[in-house]
Amino acid sequence: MAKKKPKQVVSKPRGSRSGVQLASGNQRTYTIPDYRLEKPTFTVRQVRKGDEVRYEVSGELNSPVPPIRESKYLNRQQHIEIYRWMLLNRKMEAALENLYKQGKVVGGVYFGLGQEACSCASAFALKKEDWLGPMIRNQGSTLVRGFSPRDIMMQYMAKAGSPTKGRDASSHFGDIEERNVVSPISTLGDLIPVLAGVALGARLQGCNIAVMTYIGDGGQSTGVTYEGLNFAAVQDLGLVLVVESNLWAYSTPSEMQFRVKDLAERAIAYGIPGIIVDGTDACQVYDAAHEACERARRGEGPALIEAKMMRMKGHAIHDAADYVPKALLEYWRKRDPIARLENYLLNVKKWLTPDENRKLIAAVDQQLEADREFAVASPMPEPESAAGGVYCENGCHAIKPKYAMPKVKVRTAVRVKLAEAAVHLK
Ligand SMILES: Cc1ncc(C[n+]2csc(CCOP(=O)(O)OP(=O)(O)O)c2C)c(N)n1
Ligand SMILES: [Mg+2]
Repeated sequence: MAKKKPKQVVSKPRGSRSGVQLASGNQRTYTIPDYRLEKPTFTVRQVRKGDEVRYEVSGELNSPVPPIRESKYLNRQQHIEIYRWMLLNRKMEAALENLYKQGKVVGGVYFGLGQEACSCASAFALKKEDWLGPMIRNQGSTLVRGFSPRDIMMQYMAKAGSPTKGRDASSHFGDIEERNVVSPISTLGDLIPVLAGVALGARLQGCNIAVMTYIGDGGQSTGVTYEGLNFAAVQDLGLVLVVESNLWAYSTPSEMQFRVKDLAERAIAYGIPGIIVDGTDACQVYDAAHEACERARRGEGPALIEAKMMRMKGHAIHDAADYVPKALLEYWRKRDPIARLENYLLNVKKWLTPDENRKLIAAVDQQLEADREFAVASPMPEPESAAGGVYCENGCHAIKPKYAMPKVKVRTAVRVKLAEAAVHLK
């Protein structure tokens, strides 16, 4: 009997290569949308004198602070909610700094000072069924996703009631049951393929979701960043990668980290959309994140958002950041994300009266004080429990399908190969 010719499997066209324009002849041009209303033009240069290494900043540092860019999507209430999350984010970190100085925090504390708009407004774009993979500066994203300040404070103090029950004294906690949060992974870039895997898992269960994670201007140089994002790109997985372009990676300025002008340009090489936003403008961050999440939920694949801002403290509490030029800090201090949004709500939109604002701030303070007291008074883990809750016990980590039972279709080519193998075995 004549062997039946295997049907040719033609892969269906995948997501469009975004931002590509065909110009005349062989030349192609690419566009990277830029939502910013101001494009800073300064550079940081390393200066060596003998054994001493310093950084100098040059360029325009006295330009006026730009206005907030009007959001295409957020309503009045949502603006106020984001503003509240940002306040909670900042004030909780201030409380953590005090707890550290009182010797109550076990380990270090990492801050997202100056990055609250990036964390809070991006996570605000996620829906319940989406997933988040926060990094060390995204305490704000973690709050937006439903962890309380007391959870986070107890975690830093390694208390028995903390998300990891005192087994980790830093930000390595998540919640795969309720909040859809993957625990941060310290090895920079490793969250990217993990989140791509979450999106793939949901896809196999018949659901396109948005999965959001973050990478720094330093961390994006790692190989796994490329591997994870490229995998998401070719599989059209809904990964929203927020590049926290905060000018420093520990004490390395971004001028010494990469040669492209803007990290969003990296998107061109992955064949996915890239966009630049002012990371200190919550409206820009939200709009870009919302658009990327909507695209992800339509099954059109990943997007890269570069949020330009400045890490306003040292790498962690142990780093005084003396290497950062003072003029640079001054420039960004004038662009404080909370002060800018507050001014927008009170003076530009008049969506909050000064009295309503005072009440909102007082309510945040009150919540934090109650949570701080609760966290401080809560017990440490019992010493006898130290060996428990570290390794999986009795299927405690059985992961059930979240969206539906996976539907795995065996592709024709694979089926033919399997049939051939079966014939061969006979
Ligand atoms: C693969 C890897 N290399 C090095 C480190 C050590 N490390 C932790 S944070 C950090 C700097 C990260 O800078 P950036 O990615 O710009 O993030 P930022 O701290 O500015 O938020 C380094 C080098 C690590 N955790 N993982
Ligand atoms: Mg950085």
